[in-house]
Amino acid sequence: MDDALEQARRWVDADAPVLWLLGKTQSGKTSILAEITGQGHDAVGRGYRPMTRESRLYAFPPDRPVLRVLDTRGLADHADEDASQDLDRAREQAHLFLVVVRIEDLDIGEILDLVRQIRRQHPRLPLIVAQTCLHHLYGSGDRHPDPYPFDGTDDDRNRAGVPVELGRSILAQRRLFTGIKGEPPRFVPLDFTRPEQGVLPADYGADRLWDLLERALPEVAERLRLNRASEESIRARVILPYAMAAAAANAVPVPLLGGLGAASLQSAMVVRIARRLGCAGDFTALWRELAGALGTGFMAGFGGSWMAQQVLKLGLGWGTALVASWSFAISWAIGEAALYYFGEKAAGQAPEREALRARYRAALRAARDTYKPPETESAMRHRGS
Ligand SMILES: Nc1nc2c(ncn2[C@@H]2O[C@H](COP(=O)(O)OP(=O)(O)O)[C@@H](O)[C@H]2O)c(=O)[nH]1
Ligand SMILES: [Mg+2]
Repeated sequence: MDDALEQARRWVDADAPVLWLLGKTQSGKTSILAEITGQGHDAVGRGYRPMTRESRLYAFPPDRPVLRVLDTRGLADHADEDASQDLDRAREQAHLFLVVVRIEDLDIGEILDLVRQIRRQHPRLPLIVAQTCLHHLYGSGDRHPDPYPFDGTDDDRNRAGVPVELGRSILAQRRLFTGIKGEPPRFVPLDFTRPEQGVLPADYGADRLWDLLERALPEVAERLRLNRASEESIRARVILPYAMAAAAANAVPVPLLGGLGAASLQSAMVVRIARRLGCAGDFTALWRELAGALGTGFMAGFGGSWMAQQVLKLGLGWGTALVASWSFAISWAIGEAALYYFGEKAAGQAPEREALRARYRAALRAARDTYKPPETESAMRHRGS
């Protein structure tokens, strides 16, 4: 604890912009930080240093911070006289103010009072309001509108594919932020979910969040953006959620069924991987490119024959745990192949077919051996636990 406080002190003196995160517990602050730093949710949690009872400081990377983050639930935080001066200083240094509210939460009077008070003192402090957990307002048939349609204006209420209740709440919540001194806030609807929730994509809205960060803190955003393209981050934020959803839905990849259509979980996954790695192109083109390079015959042969044998030998039907594990493994392998393929392209190199296939094969084996089907709950559910 003393060490932690000591490190928090050192971070207060460090020389990197401060992002001030304000929001209730469980509103999604740590999830946002995980996205920004390219780390896992738990790793971020461990990286925080307590300052007072309600406020924590975080710096990334810890030794030579590019970004510091102050995470608070409020201002009234007199529990720890000792640290409160440090806390005041950290607040004084804030460069960007990010308020995080769950979309269904209209009981945010306290937060609003704080925002008003802070803007009175710092009218120029850029303010972003993240409206999180969008799927909490979905009905059972709803999906995230895709592509991401929101731009922060009042039109967000009526975008195609936005469930009525969600649209209403987006606007109602924004109305609560009117009349605040300084530039009006920029709003960004978000839904960052856990892989096992099966709400895809698991980083919904991240691109728009990055655009806003870039506007407010261009140098920081430029340096941190690289983390989004790390293999570790792509596995955690893209491949795992899609592979788990494919398993839960017993979603067999399209090429194995003989087609090359773009409408599959795997093609959606591949496109997101390509984009994170900085490769441009439309939805269908990127998927076709990878499937073509890998060879659809190869894919079907290498994943499909193994499964076909199991199905025949054991007399299984679709919808069994084995098919689920197969869907998981093949999705995972396609993800790994995409990591290699678009990673090479982004680096200006030509991907090699044999290396591509080797990566797919190795990943398929590894995933087949490690995957355990979840015992409960369909991951295609839309409400989180
Ligand atoms: N463990 C875990 N939880 C996540 C992740 N992404 C989102 N969450 C969920 O996000 C919700 C909001 O939590 P969090 O981001 O910690 O909010 P905070 O309390 O404002 O920091 C929690 O209920 C988590 O279940 C993840 O990658 N791992
Ligand atoms: Mg947290």
